Amino acid sequence: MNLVNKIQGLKKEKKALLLAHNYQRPEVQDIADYLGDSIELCRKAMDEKDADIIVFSAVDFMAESAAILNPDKKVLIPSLGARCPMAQMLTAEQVRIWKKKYPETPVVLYVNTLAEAKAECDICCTSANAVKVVNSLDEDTVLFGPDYNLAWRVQRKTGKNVIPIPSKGFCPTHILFTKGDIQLMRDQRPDAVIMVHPECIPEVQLSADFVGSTSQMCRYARGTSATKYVVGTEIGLIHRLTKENPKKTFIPLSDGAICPNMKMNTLERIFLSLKEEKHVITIPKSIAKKARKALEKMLFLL
Ligand code: 5XR
Ligand code: SF4
Repeated sequence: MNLVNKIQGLKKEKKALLLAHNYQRPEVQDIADYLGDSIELCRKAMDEKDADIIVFSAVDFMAESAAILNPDKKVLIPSLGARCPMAQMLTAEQVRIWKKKYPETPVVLYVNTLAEAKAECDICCTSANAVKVVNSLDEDTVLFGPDYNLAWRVQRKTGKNVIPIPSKGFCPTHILFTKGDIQLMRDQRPDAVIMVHPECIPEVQLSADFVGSTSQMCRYARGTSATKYVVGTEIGLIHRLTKENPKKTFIPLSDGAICPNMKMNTLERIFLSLKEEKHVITIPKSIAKKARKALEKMLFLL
């Protein structure tokens, strides 16, 4: 029996759900029960009342959110090493220090943070809803972290004073795109629509045709009549876009846009994860409770 069949068999036997982020390897995307951004996947996990086990094929903070929002399910991450470097850029202790400095200012944290940091914030956001979340607050000044580039976008779209914490948090994969990459594509593919992620640097965002999260890019490509798209995000998304829109062409803005952490989840690791029921995500109750509040505040807003 091949690996795929073995995984399918174990999934059935153990009442397990396989959830894969849009940046997962093509072969992983192809066998997932659902594909999406982290919050879409967390919602799927919440909807699937019959599942006992969730295999969350993504990086650490995403599996943590799923565990926080699904306390009755066993949430597994296939690769312990799949850790988002951006999430490491803002610790809970650092958030506490910023809060002392700005005691009256609400703290909005991108879901790309660890549970401990989330527990210190007022509300979470994703790259899809950050503007909406900040607009929902009464205050005109907010602390926002850890992504500096997303903070820049939120400031621009809301007109509020958005203080980035830390001052320059970033995604190592998305900051690699340059304005030069976009200019090259404009020359080579003048008829293509250029989409980029808000984790890209400001000048890249300003020279693109569309800026959005992975879920927003999927919706945009489906609902727009253009037939060629340049995609400025992790290349994993190209597989999904191509599958969902077989008559359209998707070109990576750069072939090098790979998140090595996302790619750690191989079929072998997913198989072992299911077979041995590892690695279980556990979050201390007191932290989970506070982080859950911040996540739910965001979910109720949508
Ligand atoms: O982790 C990422 O860089 C991906 C992404 C996305 O657009 O899917 O930015 N994830 C965030 O929006 C968090 C929620 O999924
Ligand atoms: Fe983290 Fe960037 Fe990878 Fe997303 S793409 S998981 S933000 S390193």
